[in-house]
Amino acid sequence: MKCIRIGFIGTGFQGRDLIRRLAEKESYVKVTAVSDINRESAQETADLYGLKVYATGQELIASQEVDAVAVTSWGETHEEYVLQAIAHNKPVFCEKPLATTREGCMKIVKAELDAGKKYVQVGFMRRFDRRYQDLKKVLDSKEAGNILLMHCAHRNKEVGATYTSDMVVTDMMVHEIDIVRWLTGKEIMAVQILKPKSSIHANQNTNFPLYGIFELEDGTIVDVEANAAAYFGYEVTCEVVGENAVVSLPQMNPVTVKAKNKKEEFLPSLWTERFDQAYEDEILAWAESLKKGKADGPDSFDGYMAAVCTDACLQSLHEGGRILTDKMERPNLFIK
Ligand code: NAD
Ligand code: ISE
Repeated sequence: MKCIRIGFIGTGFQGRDLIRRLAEKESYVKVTAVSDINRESAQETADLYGLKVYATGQELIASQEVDAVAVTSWGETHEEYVLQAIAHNKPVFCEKPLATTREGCMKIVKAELDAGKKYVQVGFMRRFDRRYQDLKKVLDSKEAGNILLMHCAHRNKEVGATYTSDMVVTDMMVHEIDIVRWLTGKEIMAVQILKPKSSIHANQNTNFPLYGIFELEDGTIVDVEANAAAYFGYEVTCEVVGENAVVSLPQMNPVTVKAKNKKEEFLPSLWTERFDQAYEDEILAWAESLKKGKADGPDSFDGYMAAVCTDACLQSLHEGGRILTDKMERPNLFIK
């Protein structure tokens, strides 16, 4: 079988991590090309793995030597690259967000509808996390009965000085938006964002944490604490209250140390430790989908719905109050 050649656009933190994961596997897919506006970063990555550097993302996408594209550059650049990859009939993995506006996401959905083919997998890696998958299995078994409530927390130990309250929504809460839709199979119909008093660890002029309330189409209520400056470590929790049972997302490997009248448990510092296995399975699933010639996993409709919900959350954050999300029916092309 002919090897499938992948080009990565964006060789920062996330791009390099995913390139490494693919490079470590002997497989029918091979990363062969990179591009980054930071030429030095692209060259460093290329030197590590023997890749060809393209001066621009556009050239990489158009190249006859690239069969599939991974977009891991900054969020604002995703829309253009994804649309271009579709126009060149090339499958594309796109980190979240699919685009920074719902209109941008809709352009991508429409491009796929016009082509009559799905091209895109969006980087909502939590769907590949085995702990979330186990939680979903229990929920799907109906052992817990109908879901009534979900309590979620997403806590970053710390973030950079330029991190804003808006980013708590678009960079952090967006993961809860996607995972809640995936776990329940229900759309989010209304959102409200509350601003608790801000932590002393928050950046200037920001509200860390934010508290979100999502109403699902079947009446389930979800609350989400998203804290960019939790200080103690990185943690993601999810407790689902059903009619018959309460089901909780398992935590990290529970190595505990009992000493000096205290019991201590390991907590990660970063999402990369917590979701290591999920990133691996996510990118290998994309590689597998290239072989099958059929995009699987979170798709551009999921990217679009995430943008609809983050827009509504941002409106609530800035204007206050409960915001309806005007749900759209999933087009047939995106029904699995
Ligand atoms: P980063 O800043 O480390 O890397 C981004 C790279 O993109 C930089 O090297 C930058 O020079 C490059 N770039 C910017 N504009 C470009 C352009 N027009 N063309 C080519 N390259 C360009 O950022 P990161 O942390 O790697 O994040 C990248 C993306 O991955 C973001 O969309 C982010 O939201 C996403 N991300 C997702 C997860 C996850 O858990 N799914 C985790 C981290 C980051
Ligand atoms: C980061 O950008 C991610 O996407 C991680 O998955 C998330 O857990 C973290 O909070 C974000 O900052």
